[in-house]
Amino acid sequence: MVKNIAILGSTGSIGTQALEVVDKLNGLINVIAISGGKNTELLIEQTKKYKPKYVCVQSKDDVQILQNKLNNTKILFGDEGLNEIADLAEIDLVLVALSGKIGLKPTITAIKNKKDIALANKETLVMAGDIVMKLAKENNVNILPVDSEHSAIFQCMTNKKSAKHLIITSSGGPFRTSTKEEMEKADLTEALAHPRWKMGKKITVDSATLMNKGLEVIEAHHLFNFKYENIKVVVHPQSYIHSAVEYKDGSIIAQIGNPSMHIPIQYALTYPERCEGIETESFDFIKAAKFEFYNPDTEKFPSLALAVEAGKKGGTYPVCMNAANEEAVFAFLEKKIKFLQIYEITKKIYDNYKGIQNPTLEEILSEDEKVRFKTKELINNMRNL
Ligand code: MN3
Repeated sequence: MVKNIAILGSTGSIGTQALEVVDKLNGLINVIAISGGKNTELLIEQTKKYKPKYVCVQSKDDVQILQNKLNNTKILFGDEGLNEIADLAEIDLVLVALSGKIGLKPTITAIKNKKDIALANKETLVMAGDIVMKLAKENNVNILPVDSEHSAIFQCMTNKKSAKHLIITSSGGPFRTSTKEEMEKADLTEALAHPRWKMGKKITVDSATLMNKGLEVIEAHHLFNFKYENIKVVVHPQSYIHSAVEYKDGSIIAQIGNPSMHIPIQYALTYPERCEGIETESFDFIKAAKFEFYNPDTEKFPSLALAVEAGKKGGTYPVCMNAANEEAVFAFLEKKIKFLQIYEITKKIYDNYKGIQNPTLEEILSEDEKVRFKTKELINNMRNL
């Protein structure tokens, strides 16, 4: 059966890999709409190849440029454009591969319109997990995780009521074996040198602090409705086991394979089917030889513990933690602060924050704004000292 999809964020790391999956699936997936940010050249190239009916750009200024080059395509822009796509009757599934809170509103619109969601956007569940999961349940919509860990758990969750623990694996990031002194001096190139996965810059820095793993714990809590106490993080440097579920009888079901984002993306797009994939080489246990496991070092990587603490507190506490961290990561990417200051700044903002329980979507978005403003202010004051 052919599925009609929209890809929000088609020019990013997940979006471009999703289109590679679409190529491989040979007409099984029909791309009806795509959206991108400022990379209009790639958007034009993708439109010529995949012939979507709708293309959404970030800025109104780019609309005319694209319209002149793409006659038979409707060009939309901004948040409204994304929302319009999420509203289209002919779409079965929306792949949300946007990064940041911009993914939140179109995801909610798509859920309300009873479209399945292939979710690659972290903020959706970290910021508004309670609201989004409740809506998905009410509208009988599948939230299909694209992140490798959550896709693994989703695939291993064969009997929800007998599941005891979720086991989320982590590669440990580029600083797994580094000392604190080495991390103190770490520059951008080192932080961006992820040993296993090729991803966008923000998430790669989050993987170096292990904040990414903390965000994934929060997402898992919402996606699978599991208590934080029953979610474990295990460092597994080879990244062959993408995550696992432990059952009451002592059995553990794990999802194993070579680390490739194509696999979880394809599973989300073709669910519940499994099709011939891009990665055709079989996993070689003999070549892999070694599966190592360690406890995460939360003293060296305090961001992981901070994220879990914020998740447990609930309400808008994860919103604050996420916004402060993201602004600090942006400052690090702009070489305004040092690597270890990402945590220090996030922690300082978080410790001085008073959150709201059971927030509305509007409250979530306004708290996010407030925290970002405060974090930028703190970073600027530090720099002026
Ligand atoms: Mn992941």
